[in-house]
Amino acid sequence: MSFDRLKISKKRVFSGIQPSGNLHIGNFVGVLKQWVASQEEKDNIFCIVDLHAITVPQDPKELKGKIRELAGLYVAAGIDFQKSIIFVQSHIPAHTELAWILNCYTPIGWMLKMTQFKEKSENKESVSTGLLDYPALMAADILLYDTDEVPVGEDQKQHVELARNIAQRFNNIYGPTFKLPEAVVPKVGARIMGLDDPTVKMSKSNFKLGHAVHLLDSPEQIRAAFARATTDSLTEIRFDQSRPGLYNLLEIYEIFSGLTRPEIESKFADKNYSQLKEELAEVVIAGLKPLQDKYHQLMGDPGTLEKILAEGAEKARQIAEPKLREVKNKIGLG
Ligand code: ATP
Ligand code: LTN
Repeated sequence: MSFDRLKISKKRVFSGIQPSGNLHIGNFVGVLKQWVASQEEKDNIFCIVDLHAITVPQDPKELKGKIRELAGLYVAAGIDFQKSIIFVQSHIPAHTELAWILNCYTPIGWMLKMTQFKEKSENKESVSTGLLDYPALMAADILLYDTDEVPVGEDQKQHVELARNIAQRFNNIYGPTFKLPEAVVPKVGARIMGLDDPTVKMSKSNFKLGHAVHLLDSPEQIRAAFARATTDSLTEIRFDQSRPGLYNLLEIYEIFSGLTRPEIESKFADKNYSQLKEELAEVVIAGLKPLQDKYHQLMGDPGTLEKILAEGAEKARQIAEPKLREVKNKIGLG
Protein backbone atom coordinates (compact mmCIF):
# COMPACT_ATOMS: atom_id res chain seq x y z
CA MET A 1 0.00 0.00 0.00
CA SER A 2 1.54 3.31 -1.03
CA PHE A 3 -0.40 5.20 1.63
CA ASP A 4 1.53 4.81 4.83
CA ARG A 5 -0.52 5.66 7.92
CA LEU A 6 2.27 4.51 10.21
CA LYS A 7 4.54 7.47 9.57
CA ILE A 8 3.39 9.16 12.75
CA SER A 9 6.28 11.59 12.79
CA LYS A 10 4.69 13.50 9.92
CA LYS A 11 2.49 16.43 10.85
CA ARG A 12 -1.19 15.85 10.15
CA VAL A 13 -2.76 18.53 7.94
CA PHE A 14 -6.51 18.96 7.41
CA SER A 15 -8.24 21.53 5.25
CA GLY A 16 -11.36 21.98 3.17
CA ILE A 17 -13.14 24.10 0.62
CA GLN A 18 -16.89 24.47 0.12
CA PRO A 19 -18.34 23.19 -3.17
CA SER A 20 -20.22 26.41 -3.81
CA GLY A 21 -19.64 29.02 -6.50
CA ASN A 22 -16.57 28.86 -8.70
CA LEU A 23 -13.06 28.42 -7.36
CA HIS A 24 -10.96 31.51 -7.97
CA ILE A 25 -7.30 32.43 -7.95
CA GLY A 26 -7.63 33.49 -4.28
CA ASN A 27 -8.52 29.91 -3.33
CA PHE A 28 -5.72 28.68 -5.57
CA VAL A 29 -2.91 30.78 -4.15
CA GLY A 30 -4.31 31.04 -0.62
CA VAL A 31 -4.75 27.32 -0.08
CA LEU A 32 -4.49 24.87 -3.00
CA LYS A 33 -0.88 25.74 -3.84
CA GLN A 34 0.10 25.34 -0.18
CA TRP A 35 -1.63 21.99 0.04
CA VAL A 36 0.18 20.68 -3.01
CA ALA A 37 3.54 21.98 -1.78
CA SER A 38 3.24 20.19 1.55
CA GLN A 39 2.41 16.72 0.20
CA GLU A 40 5.80 15.14 0.64
CA GLU A 41 6.53 16.12 4.19
CA LYS A 42 3.02 16.20 5.68
CA ASP A 43 0.22 13.72 6.21
CA ASN A 44 -2.56 15.51 4.36
CA ILE A 45 -6.33 15.22 4.44
CA PHE A 46 -8.31 17.43 2.07
CA CYS A 47 -12.05 17.58 2.34
CA ILE A 48 -14.84 18.80 0.12
CA VAL A 49 -17.00 20.40 2.79
CA ASP A 50 -20.43 19.98 1.25
CA LEU A 51 -22.27 20.18 4.60
CA HIS A 52 -20.83 23.65 5.10
CA ALA A 53 -22.11 24.68 1.68
CA ILE A 54 -25.75 24.05 2.70
CA THR A 55 -25.56 26.68 5.46
CA VAL A 56 -26.79 28.97 2.68
CA PRO A 57 -29.42 27.91 0.09
CA GLN A 58 -28.15 25.62 -2.70
CA ASP A 59 -29.78 24.10 -5.76
CA PRO A 60 -29.56 20.28 -5.28
CA LYS A 61 -28.59 19.46 -8.86
CA GLU A 62 -26.02 22.19 -8.98
CA LEU A 63 -24.54 21.20 -5.62
CA LYS A 64 -24.05 17.63 -6.78
CA GLY A 65 -22.15 18.88 -9.84
CA LYS A 66 -20.08 21.28 -7.75
CA ILE A 67 -18.95 18.50 -5.40
CA ARG A 68 -17.50 16.56 -8.35
CA GLU A 69 -16.07 19.70 -9.90
CA LEU A 70 -14.23 20.59 -6.68
CA ALA A 71 -12.86 17.05 -6.32
CA GLY A 72 -11.65 17.30 -9.92
CA LEU A 73 -9.99 20.64 -9.20
CA TYR A 74 -8.17 19.23 -6.15
CA VAL A 75 -6.67 16.51 -8.31
CA ALA A 76 -6.01 18.84 -11.27
CA ALA A 77 -4.24 21.33 -8.98
CA GLY A 78 -1.76 18.58 -8.16
CA ILE A 79 -3.07 16.83 -5.06
CA ASP A 80 -1.93 13.24 -5.37
CA PHE A 81 -4.61 10.92 -3.97
CA GLN A 82 -1.94 8.28 -3.32
CA LYS A 83 -0.22 10.60 -0.88
CA SER A 84 -3.14 12.63 0.45
CA ILE A 85 -6.68 11.69 1.42
CA ILE A 86 -9.35 13.43 -0.67
CA PHE A 87 -12.93 12.89 0.49
CA VAL A 88 -16.42 14.38 0.73
CA GLN A 89 -17.47 15.52 4.21
CA SER A 90 -21.06 14.18 4.01
CA HIS A 91 -19.74 10.68 3.23
CA ILE A 92 -18.50 10.41 6.83
CA PRO A 93 -21.36 10.79 9.35
CA ALA A 94 -18.83 11.14 12.21
CA HIS A 95 -18.43 14.82 11.20
CA THR A 96 -22.04 15.74 11.95
CA GLU A 97 -22.15 13.58 15.05
CA LEU A 98 -19.07 15.18 16.57
CA ALA A 99 -20.32 18.62 15.51
CA TRP A 100 -23.46 18.07 17.58
CA ILE A 101 -21.43 17.00 20.58
CA LEU A 102 -19.05 19.99 20.29
CA ASN A 103 -22.08 22.30 20.06
CA CYS A 104 -22.96 21.29 23.55
CA TYR A 105 -19.56 22.45 24.82
CA THR A 106 -19.47 25.76 22.94
CA PRO A 107 -20.93 28.92 24.50
CA ILE A 108 -23.23 30.62 22.01
CA GLY A 109 -21.37 33.90 22.60
CA TRP A 110 -18.27 32.39 20.95
CA MET A 111 -20.28 31.71 17.79
CA LEU A 112 -21.91 35.15 17.75
CA LYS A 113 -18.47 36.76 17.77
CA MET A 114 -17.36 35.16 14.49
CA THR A 115 -16.64 37.74 11.77
CA GLN A 116 -17.79 35.44 8.96
CA PHE A 117 -21.18 34.94 10.63
CA LYS A 118 -21.58 38.68 11.16
CA GLU A 119 -20.68 39.40 7.52
CA LYS A 120 -22.77 36.63 6.00
CA SER A 121 -25.86 37.33 8.10
CA GLU A 122 -25.75 41.09 7.64
CA ASN A 123 -28.81 42.54 5.88
CA LYS A 124 -30.31 39.05 5.40
CA GLU A 125 -33.99 38.60 6.12
CA SER A 126 -33.52 35.02 7.18
CA VAL A 127 -30.36 33.29 8.38
CA SER A 128 -30.10 29.54 9.07
CA THR A 129 -29.02 28.21 12.46
CA GLY A 130 -26.45 26.26 10.44
CA LEU A 131 -24.71 29.47 9.46
CA LEU A 132 -24.25 30.40 13.11
CA ASP A 133 -23.21 26.88 13.99
CA TYR A 134 -20.84 26.53 11.03
CA PRO A 135 -17.66 26.72 13.20
CA ALA A 136 -18.75 23.72 15.33
CA LEU A 137 -18.87 21.55 12.20
CA MET A 138 -15.52 22.97 11.12
CA ALA A 139 -14.10 22.19 14.58
CA ALA A 140 -15.40 18.62 14.23
CA ASP A 141 -13.71 18.31 10.81
CA ILE A 142 -10.40 19.35 12.27
CA LEU A 143 -10.51 17.60 15.66
CA LEU A 144 -11.67 14.21 14.36
CA TYR A 145 -8.31 13.70 12.66
CA ASP A 146 -5.89 14.80 15.42
CA THR A 147 -4.89 17.63 13.13
CA ASP A 148 -1.69 19.60 13.77
CA GLU A 149 -1.98 22.19 11.02
CA VAL A 150 -4.85 23.78 9.14
CA PRO A 151 -3.73 25.65 6.02
CA VAL A 152 -6.30 28.35 5.26
CA GLY A 153 -6.65 31.88 3.98
CA GLU A 154 -6.66 34.78 6.43
CA ASP A 155 -10.46 34.81 6.77
CA GLN A 156 -10.58 31.32 8.33
CA LYS A 157 -7.98 31.89 11.05
CA GLN A 158 -10.63 32.87 13.55
CA HIS A 159 -12.54 29.62 12.99
CA VAL A 160 -9.41 27.54 13.56
CA GLU A 161 -8.74 29.44 16.79
CA LEU A 162 -12.29 28.69 17.85
CA ALA A 163 -11.73 24.97 17.14
CA ARG A 164 -8.67 25.17 19.36
CA ASN A 165 -10.66 26.82 22.15
CA ILE A 166 -13.40 24.18 21.91
CA ALA A 167 -10.76 21.42 22.03
CA GLN A 168 -9.11 22.99 25.06
CA ARG A 169 -12.42 23.31 26.88
CA PHE A 170 -13.28 19.67 26.18
CA ASN A 171 -9.81 18.51 27.26
CA ASN A 172 -10.12 20.50 30.50
CA ILE A 173 -13.30 18.65 31.38
CA TYR A 174 -12.50 15.11 30.16
CA GLY A 175 -8.71 14.97 30.04
CA PRO A 176 -6.49 14.95 26.93
CA THR A 177 -8.69 14.00 23.97
CA PHE A 178 -8.13 16.45 21.14
CA LYS A 179 -4.91 17.76 19.64
CA LEU A 180 -4.78 21.55 19.56
CA PRO A 181 -4.67 22.61 15.91
CA GLU A 182 -2.90 25.62 14.46
CA ALA A 183 -3.90 27.72 11.45
CA VAL A 184 -1.19 28.08 8.81
CA VAL A 185 -1.67 31.17 6.67
CA PRO A 186 0.59 31.87 3.66
CA LYS A 187 2.86 34.92 3.81
CA VAL A 188 1.84 36.07 0.34
CA GLY A 189 -1.61 35.52 -1.13
CA ALA A 190 -3.52 34.88 2.08
CA ARG A 191 -6.06 37.47 1.06
CA ILE A 192 -6.45 38.16 -2.63
CA MET A 193 -8.88 41.02 -3.08
CA GLY A 194 -11.75 41.50 -5.53
CA LEU A 195 -10.65 42.89 -8.90
CA ASP A 196 -13.72 45.14 -9.04
CA ASP A 197 -13.32 46.28 -5.44
CA PRO A 198 -9.93 45.80 -3.78
CA THR A 199 -11.39 46.55 -0.36
CA VAL A 200 -13.28 43.23 -0.26
CA LYS A 201 -11.87 39.70 -0.33
CA MET A 202 -12.16 37.84 -3.65
CA SER A 203 -15.02 35.49 -2.92
CA LYS A 204 -16.68 32.46 -4.53
CA SER A 205 -20.11 33.75 -3.60
CA ASN A 206 -19.62 37.14 -5.23
CA PHE A 207 -21.00 36.79 -8.74
CA LYS A 208 -20.44 40.38 -9.92
CA LEU A 209 -18.90 40.63 -13.38
CA GLY A 210 -15.17 41.32 -13.14
CA HIS A 211 -14.95 40.46 -9.43
CA ALA A 212 -12.78 37.33 -9.75
CA VAL A 213 -10.67 35.21 -12.05
CA HIS A 214 -11.94 31.64 -11.84
CA LEU A 215 -9.73 28.60 -12.25
CA LEU A 216 -11.66 27.31 -15.26
CA ASP A 217 -12.00 30.70 -17.00
CA SER A 218 -10.97 30.95 -20.66
CA PRO A 219 -8.00 33.15 -21.67
CA GLU A 220 -10.49 35.74 -23.03
CA GLN A 221 -12.36 35.86 -19.71
CA ILE A 222 -9.09 36.23 -17.79
CA ARG A 223 -7.86 39.06 -20.04
CA ALA A 224 -11.22 40.84 -19.73
CA ALA A 225 -11.30 40.51 -15.92
CA PHE A 226 -7.83 42.00 -15.48
CA ALA A 227 -8.41 44.68 -18.13
CA ARG A 228 -11.31 46.09 -16.12
CA ALA A 229 -9.67 45.70 -12.69
CA THR A 230 -9.98 48.74 -10.43
CA THR A 231 -6.72 50.64 -9.82
CA ASP A 232 -6.12 54.34 -9.05
CA SER A 233 -5.24 57.55 -10.85
CA LEU A 234 -1.51 57.42 -10.05
CA THR A 235 1.07 56.06 -12.49
CA GLU A 236 4.09 54.64 -10.66
CA ILE A 237 4.03 50.83 -10.41
CA ARG A 238 5.32 49.68 -7.04
CA PHE A 239 4.21 47.56 -4.04
CA ASP A 240 2.37 50.13 -1.95
CA GLN A 241 -0.29 48.87 0.44
CA SER A 242 -2.00 52.26 0.45
CA ARG A 243 -2.94 51.63 -3.21
CA PRO A 244 -4.99 48.44 -2.71
CA GLY A 245 -6.03 47.84 -6.35
CA LEU A 246 -2.49 48.03 -7.70
CA TYR A 247 -1.06 46.18 -4.70
CA ASN A 248 -3.47 43.29 -5.29
CA LEU A 249 -2.53 43.01 -8.98
CA LEU A 250 1.17 43.07 -8.13
CA GLU A 251 0.72 40.43 -5.46
CA ILE A 252 -1.04 38.15 -7.97
CA TYR A 253 1.77 38.83 -10.44
CA GLU A 254 4.37 38.01 -7.78
CA ILE A 255 2.79 34.63 -7.04
CA PHE A 256 2.21 33.57 -10.63
CA SER A 257 5.54 34.84 -12.01
CA GLY A 258 7.75 33.67 -9.15
CA LEU A 259 9.71 36.95 -9.44
CA THR A 260 10.77 38.99 -6.39
CA ARG A 261 9.24 42.36 -5.59
CA PRO A 262 12.33 44.38 -6.67
CA GLU A 263 12.45 42.40 -9.93
CA ILE A 264 8.81 43.17 -10.58
CA GLU A 265 9.16 46.87 -9.75
CA SER A 266 12.10 47.26 -12.11
CA LYS A 267 10.35 45.26 -14.86
CA PHE A 268 7.38 47.65 -14.75
CA ALA A 269 9.33 50.86 -13.99
CA ASP A 270 8.61 52.36 -17.42
CA LYS A 271 5.30 50.69 -18.05
CA ASN A 272 1.71 51.72 -17.46
CA TYR A 273 -1.25 50.02 -15.78
CA SER A 274 -2.65 48.56 -18.98
CA GLN A 275 0.69 46.94 -19.79
CA LEU A 276 0.81 45.50 -16.29
CA LYS A 277 -2.73 44.14 -16.67
CA GLU A 278 -1.91 42.56 -20.03
CA GLU A 279 1.24 40.88 -18.74
CA LEU A 280 -0.54 39.80 -15.60
CA ALA A 281 -3.30 38.15 -17.64
CA GLU A 282 -0.74 36.20 -19.68
CA VAL A 283 1.16 34.96 -16.65
CA VAL A 284 -2.09 33.81 -15.00
CA ILE A 285 -3.35 32.14 -18.21
CA ALA A 286 -0.07 30.21 -18.48
CA GLY A 287 -0.11 29.37 -14.76
CA LEU A 288 -3.63 27.92 -14.93
CA LYS A 289 -3.18 26.01 -18.21
CA PRO A 290 -1.75 22.76 -16.74
CA LEU A 291 -4.52 22.68 -14.14
CA GLN A 292 -7.22 23.26 -16.77
CA ASP A 293 -5.82 20.58 -19.09
CA LYS A 294 -5.64 18.02 -16.31
CA TYR A 295 -9.14 18.92 -15.11
CA HIS A 296 -10.75 18.39 -18.53
CA GLN A 297 -8.91 15.12 -19.00
CA LEU A 298 -10.07 13.86 -15.61
CA MET A 299 -13.69 14.89 -16.08
CA GLY A 300 -13.78 12.94 -19.33
CA ASP A 301 -13.26 9.80 -17.26
CA PRO A 302 -15.93 9.86 -14.50
CA GLY A 303 -15.04 6.45 -13.03
CA THR A 304 -11.62 7.63 -11.87
CA LEU A 305 -12.98 10.44 -9.75
CA GLU A 306 -15.63 8.21 -8.14
CA LYS A 307 -12.90 5.74 -7.24
CA ILE A 308 -10.67 8.43 -5.71
CA LEU A 309 -13.55 9.68 -3.54
CA ALA A 310 -14.61 6.19 -2.44
CA GLU A 311 -11.05 5.28 -1.44
CA GLY A 312 -10.60 8.63 0.29
CA ALA A 313 -13.81 8.15 2.32
CA GLU A 314 -12.67 4.71 3.42
CA LYS A 315 -9.30 6.00 4.65
CA ALA A 316 -10.93 8.99 6.38
CA ARG A 317 -13.49 6.74 8.10
CA GLN A 318 -10.72 4.61 9.59
CA ILE A 319 -9.36 7.66 11.40
CA ALA A 320 -12.61 9.47 12.22
CA GLU A 321 -14.66 6.61 13.67
CA PRO A 322 -12.28 5.55 16.47
CA LYS A 323 -11.91 9.20 17.49
CA LEU A 324 -15.66 9.66 17.68
CA ARG A 325 -15.97 6.46 19.75
CA GLU A 326 -13.33 7.78 22.17
CA VAL A 327 -15.25 11.05 22.59
CA LYS A 328 -18.59 9.31 23.11
CA ASN A 329 -17.08 6.99 25.69
CA LYS A 330 -15.63 9.91 27.61
CA ILE A 331 -18.92 11.76 27.84
CA GLY A 332 -20.92 8.66 28.73
CA LEU A 333 -22.65 7.93 25.43
CA GLY A 334 -23.03 4.60 23.67
P1 ATP B 1 -17.34 32.12 0.01
O1 ATP B 1 -17.22 33.53 -0.39
O2 ATP B 1 -18.40 31.36 -0.70
O3 ATP B 1 -17.34 31.91 1.49
P2 ATP B 1 -14.55 31.72 -0.40
O4 ATP B 1 -14.13 32.33 -1.68
O5 ATP B 1 -14.22 32.46 0.86
O6 ATP B 1 -16.07 31.39 -0.52
P3 ATP B 1 -14.09 29.21 0.81
O7 ATP B 1 -14.62 27.92 0.36
O8 ATP B 1 -14.79 29.85 1.97
O9 ATP B 1 -14.01 30.27 -0.35
O10 ATP B 1 -12.56 29.12 1.13
C1 ATP B 1 -11.69 28.12 0.73
C2 ATP B 1 -10.30 28.47 1.20
O11 ATP B 1 -9.79 29.53 0.40
C3 ATP B 1 -10.24 28.98 2.65
O12 ATP B 1 -9.09 28.48 3.29
C4 ATP B 1 -10.14 30.46 2.51
O13 ATP B 1 -9.48 31.07 3.59
C5 ATP B 1 -9.33 30.59 1.22
N1 ATP B 1 -9.67 31.84 0.54
C6 ATP B 1 -10.90 32.24 0.21
N2 ATP B 1 -10.85 33.43 -0.39
C7 ATP B 1 -9.54 33.78 -0.45
C8 ATP B 1 -8.84 34.91 -0.97
N3 ATP B 1 -9.50 35.90 -1.53
N4 ATP B 1 -7.50 34.94 -0.85
C9 ATP B 1 -6.83 33.92 -0.28
N5 ATP B 1 -7.42 32.82 0.24
C10 ATP B 1 -8.76 32.74 0.15
N1 LTN C 1 -14.77 27.17 6.63
C1 LTN C 1 -13.85 26.91 5.59
C2 LTN C 1 -14.00 25.56 4.98
C3 LTN C 1 -13.76 24.47 5.97
C4 LTN C 1 -12.50 24.13 6.53
C5 LTN C 1 -12.77 23.06 7.42
C6 LTN C 1 -11.21 24.61 6.34
C7 LTN C 1 -14.67 23.66 6.52
N2 LTN C 1 -14.09 22.80 7.38
C8 LTN C 1 -11.75 22.46 8.15
C9 LTN C 1 -10.19 24.01 7.09
C10 LTN C 1 -10.47 22.96 7.98
C11 LTN C 1 -14.03 27.96 4.52
O1 LTN C 1 -15.01 28.55 4.39
N3 LTN C 1 -13.10 28.13 3.75
